[in-house]
Amino acid sequence: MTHCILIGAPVDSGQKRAGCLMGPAAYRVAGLAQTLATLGHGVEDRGDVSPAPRDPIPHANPAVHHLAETIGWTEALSEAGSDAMANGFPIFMGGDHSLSLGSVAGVARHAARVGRPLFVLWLDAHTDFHTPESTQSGNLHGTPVAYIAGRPGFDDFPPFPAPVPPANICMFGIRSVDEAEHSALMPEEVEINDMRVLDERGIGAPLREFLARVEAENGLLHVSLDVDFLDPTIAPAVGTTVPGGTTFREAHLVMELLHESGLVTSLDLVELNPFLDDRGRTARLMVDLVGSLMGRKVFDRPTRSF
Ligand code: EXY
Ligand code: MN
Ligand code: MN
Ligand code: MN
Repeated sequence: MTHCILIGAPVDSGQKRAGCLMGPAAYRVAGLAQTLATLGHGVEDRGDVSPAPRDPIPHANPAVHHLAETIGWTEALSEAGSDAMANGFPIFMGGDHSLSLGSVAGVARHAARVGRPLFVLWLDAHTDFHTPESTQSGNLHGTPVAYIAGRPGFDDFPPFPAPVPPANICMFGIRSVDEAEHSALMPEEVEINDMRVLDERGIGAPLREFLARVEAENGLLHVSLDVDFLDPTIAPAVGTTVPGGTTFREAHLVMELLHESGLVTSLDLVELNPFLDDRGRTARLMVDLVGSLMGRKVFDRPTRSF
């Protein structure tokens, strides 16, 4: 039984399409708390984080927008995450992916506190490896991995507490990478399982290899699940859809393997935009995936092995 701590992060300042701020409410309506309780877990909903308003901060890159607001979210979510890690299993309900600037910072603070390495599993169509200087869209939801990995260029942000070694960051589902991200990633040890890897090897083998590394180092594992990891035909409620995403079964297999590993210590659910959906289909799919992560089994004959 896990003590799950729900943290609402109604963030939509990391991109320009309004709607992600309704994400936390959609997860509540879709029954996230009930799904967790039915599986025997403790559930504490801490409500929505609400950073104090800030004066605008200009940036040399004219495309960058909502910089001050994003910094406010980063500081508030870092506090919320660090505290939640000390008390249970935080589930950040987003909100766009810029929330992970703060959620992962909070998790990293806890990892440093307990002296364990932090690993990050990034489930996304995008590498989110821009800095505020390199982004052309100015949408800061395209930057969290760069901040987490300690890339220079986040001078206005709080220093990231104990940057995650790039080799500890593993991505699945990648199929949309900007030129500036590609050139920045090439020399890095970030493991990038783009969709071609999944086509050739399936998702199970590379994921098991990554999980074996996390276990060998007694690591904490933060999972950041972007709705656009999934194929848009099954998860349309996201502002940055990219064709050729993962299937319903690939996504559930990831969650089932993660559950069986027992290694996951925190979770982001990001980029849900309920305004782009029909009757909450995408929110309900995301809640269904969390159910697989937290132990729901279709058929559980202990003698099975693969
Ligand atoms: N790389 C593009 C940009 O920086 O604007 C698209 C980023 C999409 C980010 C979403 C959260 O995954
Ligand atoms: Mn993302
Ligand atoms: Mn994405
Ligand atoms: Mn977005």
